[in-house]
Amino acid sequence: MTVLPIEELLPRPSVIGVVNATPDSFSDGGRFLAPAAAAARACQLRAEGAVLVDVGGESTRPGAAAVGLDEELARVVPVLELLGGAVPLSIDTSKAEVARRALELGAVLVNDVTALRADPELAGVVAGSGAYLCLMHMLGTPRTMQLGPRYEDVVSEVCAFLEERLELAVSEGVPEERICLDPGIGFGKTVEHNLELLARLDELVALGRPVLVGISRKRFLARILGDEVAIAGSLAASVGAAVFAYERGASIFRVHDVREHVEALTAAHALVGAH
Ligand code: HH2
Repeated sequence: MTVLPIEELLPRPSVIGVVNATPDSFSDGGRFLAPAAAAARACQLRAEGAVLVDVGGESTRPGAAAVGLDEELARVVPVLELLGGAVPLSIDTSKAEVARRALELGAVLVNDVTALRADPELAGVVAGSGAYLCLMHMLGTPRTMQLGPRYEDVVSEVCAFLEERLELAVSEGVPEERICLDPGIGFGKTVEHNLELLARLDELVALGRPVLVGISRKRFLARILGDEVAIAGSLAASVGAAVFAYERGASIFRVHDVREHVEALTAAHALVGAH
């Protein structure tokens, strides 16, 4: 099988749009629960310049409850069926069966926030389908991850974890060329942990795989601006942090506001290439 490296699908910088077909996601919960609304949003984000649109049926916001297989399938399958291949898709899931159905319906990337820890079957499904894979770091589970997360050195611990999961994925038959890595901004991290991970992103890039970041609208952006209660960060803070992460070596940006990120990252890319 010819292995097209992930850099060909997602050259640096690439934007992945987010559509949460959930009632409770932190930034867009409930807006795209109806399949027609989610499908229309996916088409809109594609038109705004998203290379892929990441569809998810389970919120991973701090404190979120787990969703059962049937419920997750009922949320995402109708969206993928409605889209009928019209938009290149990624599936945000930790469940092998959801990934299998999504890949059958044309998804090309599996985005697993547990980095293959939640479902022992998932690695085999990805390997057997020739899909791309995103491995993300998370400390604990969404229910527990923000309860006093502690690290000796957050960057080296996240790097060591991702290196170990990369080896595991490759040993299960997923070609390394198809894998990207994600520090999991906001997943078991304080504001300071998130800032340090972004400031030292080059250490993650040095692992040799493209780095995906999900910074968009995350609440640590509101905390930086002095807002102690908001559950979502602003668009301007999201774009500013994304451009910084790009400069530090990030390749792929998972965002809710596609047009603004595409414009900012295109400008940053042109400026970096200009000297
Ligand atoms: N963040 C969220 C969900 N999935 N996947 C990756 N690879 N990286 C991330 O940073 C990431 C992710 C959380 O954002 P969102 O999907 O908007 O919210 P929710 O989990 O509440 O649905």
